[in-house]
Amino acid sequence: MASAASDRITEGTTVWRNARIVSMRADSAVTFERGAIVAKNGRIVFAGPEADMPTAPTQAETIDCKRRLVTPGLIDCHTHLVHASNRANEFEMRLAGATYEEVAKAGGGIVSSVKALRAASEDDLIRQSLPRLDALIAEGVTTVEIKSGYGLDLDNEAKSLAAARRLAEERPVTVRTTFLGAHALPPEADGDKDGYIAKVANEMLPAIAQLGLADAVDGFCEGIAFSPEQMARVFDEAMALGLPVKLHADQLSNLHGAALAARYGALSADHLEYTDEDGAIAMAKAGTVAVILPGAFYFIREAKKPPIELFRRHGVRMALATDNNPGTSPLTSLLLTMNMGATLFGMTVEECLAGVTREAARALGLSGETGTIETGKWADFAIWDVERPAELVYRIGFNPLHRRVWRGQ
Ligand code: DI6
Ligand code: FE
Repeated sequence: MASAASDRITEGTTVWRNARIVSMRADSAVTFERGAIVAKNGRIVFAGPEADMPTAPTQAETIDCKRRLVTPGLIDCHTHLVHASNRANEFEMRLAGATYEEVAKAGGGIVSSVKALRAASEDDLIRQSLPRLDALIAEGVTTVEIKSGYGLDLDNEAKSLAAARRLAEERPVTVRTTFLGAHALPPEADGDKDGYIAKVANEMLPAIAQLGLADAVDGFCEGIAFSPEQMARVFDEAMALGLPVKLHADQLSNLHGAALAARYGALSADHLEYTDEDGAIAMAKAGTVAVILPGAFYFIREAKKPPIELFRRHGVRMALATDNNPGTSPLTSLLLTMNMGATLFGMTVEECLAGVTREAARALGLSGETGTIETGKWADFAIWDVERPAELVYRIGFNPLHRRVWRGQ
């Protein structure tokens, strides 16, 4: 059936037909049982029932999806994927009884990853990070957020972010970078947190912004890291530079980080195990996405679960991400992350799938570009050998991806 859209479909067009499309559009997962997606120049120009599809030009490449399930490409909206070496040794210490905080105080923790990253070249970082990126991509990831935070001085933070940007040249994937200078106190700061925060806010952040290396600014608001007041200083500078903010909030204790993030209109507040009702209300009002990170919860054997029911009750949007990092979440599977969100926190299949697509896009400020299958967005989607969305959440350690499409390719 021809429609007004037909004149938009010209040469270089690709048509995926005979697909069961879970579009994740708007607030409900609209499903087209016999659907088609038409992409041109990397954007979706039609997505809907095949019967309504405009006539494609004879040159259009047509792919028969054979009734496979098609979802938006998956989005990992919180990772520390660019890092050097690993911390399997600390994993063993923790198995012998030490806590994450004890390991950190003993000179391990984030600071040991800082030493490794400073010693690595940008090329080393690319080489070490590519296998992790490839693992995500193999499960249908089309967009990944990558934070700095293991450099903790200007040169090494810039090196991390430049490596993250270069990963997007090495692979067909969208990378969003986040400056996390306020992640931990570097050894040379000699315990002077205020002094280091001043340097982050007044020197590092403006320079990173000037270099165009960051899409957002993040911080670790926690007893073992930085106070809400210290984070506010960094956020004030981010606002002045026009960069959106995010926050590692209320992961190990309730410092009211979620409410702080909301005050700054943050794209997201992440972790949130200890967030209280006031925090949830503030997030809902500000439209700040709750990024749930079950990998870290699982790996450090946290006992307190994030308040999913509070988020539901107050209408806080929820995303799910791997938090891929060497210390608390050496996880490179969004499929397993969804399973953990469901099994550990009681998230529904719909919430899990929205959490790695539509809501993850929102957490990155990319709602206009990706995260759902609809006209105008990037043609980012995943074609799965499954019959129902629940199968994507239910399996453990099995990858049913048939094909991944990034920007129409
Ligand atoms: N919270 C986390 O879980 C990670 N960073 C953060 O702010 C831990 C990072 C690490 O231990 O290397
Ligand atoms: Fe993190």
